[in-house]
Amino acid sequence: MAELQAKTAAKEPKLVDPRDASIDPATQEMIQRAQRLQVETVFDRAMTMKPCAIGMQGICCKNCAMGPCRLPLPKGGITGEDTRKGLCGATANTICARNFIRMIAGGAAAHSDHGRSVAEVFRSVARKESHDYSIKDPIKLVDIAPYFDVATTVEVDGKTVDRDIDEIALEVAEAAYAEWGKPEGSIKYVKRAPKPLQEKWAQEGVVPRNVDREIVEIMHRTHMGVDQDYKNLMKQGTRAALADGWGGSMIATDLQDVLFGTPSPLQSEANLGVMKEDHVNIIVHGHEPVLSEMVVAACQSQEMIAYAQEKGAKGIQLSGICCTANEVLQRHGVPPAGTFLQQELAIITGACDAMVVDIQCIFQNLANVAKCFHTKLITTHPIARMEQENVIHIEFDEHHAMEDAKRIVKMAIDNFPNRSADVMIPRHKTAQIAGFGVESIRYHLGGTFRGDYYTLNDNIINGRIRGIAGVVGCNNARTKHNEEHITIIKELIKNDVIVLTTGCSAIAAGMHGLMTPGAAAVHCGPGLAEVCETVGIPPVLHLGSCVDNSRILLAATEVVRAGGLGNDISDLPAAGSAPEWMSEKAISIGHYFVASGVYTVFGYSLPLEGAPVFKDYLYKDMERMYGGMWDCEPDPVKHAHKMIAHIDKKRKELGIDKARERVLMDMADRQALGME
Ligand code: BF8
Repeated sequence: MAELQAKTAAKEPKLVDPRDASIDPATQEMIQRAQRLQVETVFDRAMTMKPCAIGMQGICCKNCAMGPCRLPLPKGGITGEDTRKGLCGATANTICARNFIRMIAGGAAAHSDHGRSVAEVFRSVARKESHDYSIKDPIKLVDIAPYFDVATTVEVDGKTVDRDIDEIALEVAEAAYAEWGKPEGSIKYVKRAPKPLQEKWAQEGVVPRNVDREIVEIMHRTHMGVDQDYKNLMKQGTRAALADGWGGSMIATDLQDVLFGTPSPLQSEANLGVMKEDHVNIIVHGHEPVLSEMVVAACQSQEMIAYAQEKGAKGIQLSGICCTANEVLQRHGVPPAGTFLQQELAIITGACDAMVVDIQCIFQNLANVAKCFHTKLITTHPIARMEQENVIHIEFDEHHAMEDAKRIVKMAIDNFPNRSADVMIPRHKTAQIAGFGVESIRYHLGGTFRGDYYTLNDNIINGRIRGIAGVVGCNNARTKHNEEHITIIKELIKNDVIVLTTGCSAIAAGMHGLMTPGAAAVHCGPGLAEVCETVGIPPVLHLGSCVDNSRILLAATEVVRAGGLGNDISDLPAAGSAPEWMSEKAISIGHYFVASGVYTVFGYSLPLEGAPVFKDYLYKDMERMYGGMWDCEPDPVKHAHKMIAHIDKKRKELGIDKARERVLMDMADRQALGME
């Protein structure tokens, strides 16, 4: 009996100390409230359940029923020949590579299927079958049409005239949609990359053919008994990752911009404090903006506002979580209520009248949390439903998009009088400027007379800006919420590295006050501060959601094109980072950055430690093939300095390291040299 009691006691859930879980005071307050109300959250679950050490090292194979085969590293590491093998003889390298590229397949599938849904809606709009959407950015449509081999002009009576925009839309829609499954050729957007990069891909045999094929082929090659060479497996991983970055994701971004508008800088706020006690609070969460665009419009309609007032609310406060938040932020200024790890906490405020979810990064535990409050949890996508009975499913259909959106908003309003618990909304929220992109960087850091991106390149060459970093990706309950993102970003901007950010990293940067022009004077080195203050931009630029990492690829391509910094992305003083990654999408993104020439550092841990030879292939050999390579560094300060060291290496190779030394000489240095 005593033994049984001891065992039961051992299973008692452990509670996290909120100060160890997050650096954000709003998050800490809400974790405390959850614990007081005995509502379980991911932060406490991470205390109770520890990750599997063998899985973390990437050396568990469960691809057939003779396994799972686990190949732990021998104590003391591998000294002689590595004799570890699974039942079929699969080596640690094979198993680790299979697992790694299956993560790429998962991530590429998620991004690309999102892109396919957008392409379907776009096609339906172009065919005039969906009437609630229209083409908001015809200029962007004309810009992208040539990549799909769609003509934008026509000869009439010997004169060149513009083609009808609806005709262009229809042809672009059909051609874009074909990118997922065309029988021949290669992904059309590959030709947007710098020429030398295209040549590297051709030489390595990794030019993606179509999106679906590359993902399917990963599943085939990693089936029991197929591809047993880690290099050949990784080749397919590269092809699928490129099909994501330069295919599915890039098409998703472009068609979303055409349909919903290309973002331009706008002001908003971030964090749980954006929710309002006296308003109906609706939170959109997930990734696809096709429904949330309509929810924004419905919330702004007089009809819905009047209805909310009838029910006793002062109005409707819409906010977002995860990348749906980034989508509606960058186009409408709708404030994000939080990152991935704050989704349960938004309900625990007691003020969330409806949480509307679509796809990806949605905790199944939201249903259990919603049960403790009055919140209506509404799933909307046919491929993402929940088994719990309290979840309402309203399937979104683009053919009656506004009707669906109004039904959802009305349900939230009707729920406003049902709030059951005391409301506690943390007061914390921060002002931010979001909505940057390839086009707005051109506007702010470009030059009217001397070519695109001229000012940016000039300031990199003269050393005021030391380099460019992309800091992106998730939160992970195994690390302290937002700490790595913020420490790394602050360290980079302190050292004059401008930061482009997306996904939950972007939300984190907004929450912690790094996305205002004023942040430059507080946090930046003198060179970057001067540039930001002169052109009026924040030192950390919000480029959107995770599919919008394609914007970073294209911004890097623009920098190459503007000249003076080499011929390829791999020549640039630039580096990438995913400090708190957790999702398979992050692995796909990481790899398309590496294969596009970017040194890419992940935080936390990568599932490669159990196969040192395969790990070296990713960390070292990749550089020879593509110019970019993987790395992992959990310590955020060291992480940032590895990126800075790479940036400095590239500056030296470009012969611009001396320019920076000159810029950073202060008055005393100059006087010492007799220059002042
Ligand atoms: O796609 S950053 S936690 S929300 S996976 Fe998910 Fe990661 Fe956030 Fe956006 Ni991206």
